[in-house]
Amino acid sequence: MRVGNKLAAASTALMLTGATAGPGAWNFEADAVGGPAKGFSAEVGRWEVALDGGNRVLAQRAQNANRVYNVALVEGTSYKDVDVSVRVKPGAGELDQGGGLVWRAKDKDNYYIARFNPLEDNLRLYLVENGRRTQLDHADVKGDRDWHTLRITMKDREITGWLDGEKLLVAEDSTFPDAGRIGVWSKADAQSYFDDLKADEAP
Ligand SMILES: [Ca+2]
Repeated sequence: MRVGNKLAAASTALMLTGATAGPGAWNFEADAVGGPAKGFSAEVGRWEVALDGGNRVLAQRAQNANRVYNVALVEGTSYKDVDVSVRVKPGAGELDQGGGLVWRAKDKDNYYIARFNPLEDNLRLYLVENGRRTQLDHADVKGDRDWHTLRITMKDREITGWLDGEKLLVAEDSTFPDAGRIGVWSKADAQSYFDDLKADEAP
């Protein structure tokens, strides 16, 4: 009995510290529509599970000011060299539309971010440090409001990004060398849908 309790405590400690970084996948199918997504920390913005047809997705609902970055991080994740992907569908937004992926996040103000913006017809890679962003790479892409798959790998300081299987982003940066959380992101009033977030350690 005593051993069992110790094992349970150790297991809980691992979950809380995020010491593991194996394969993970989040598709929201077990979450209640209109409620929070299990395992996600809504750092900035209003995040809730929504229906897109019969498919459950994570929706960003806030209509924030232009300088605000909406961020939802996945609790307990800790990836350094990472292969992470998500599907994103742009919805409403006057100031901004679309969204993307966050990785090696320390908190809501420090992370790497890649996002698709159909208003600007581009895909961009940024570093956000203390809430201020610096562009690391850019690609022109045709904007629309369909579902798109964004994938990022980061190995040591090398970042590579794909949109719908096409390699479009390449950069090197060493601002955040340590493991961090993954998450999803939109800017200002970009009310976007996210689904099928997947992550694993990069080989
Ligand atoms: Ca889903």
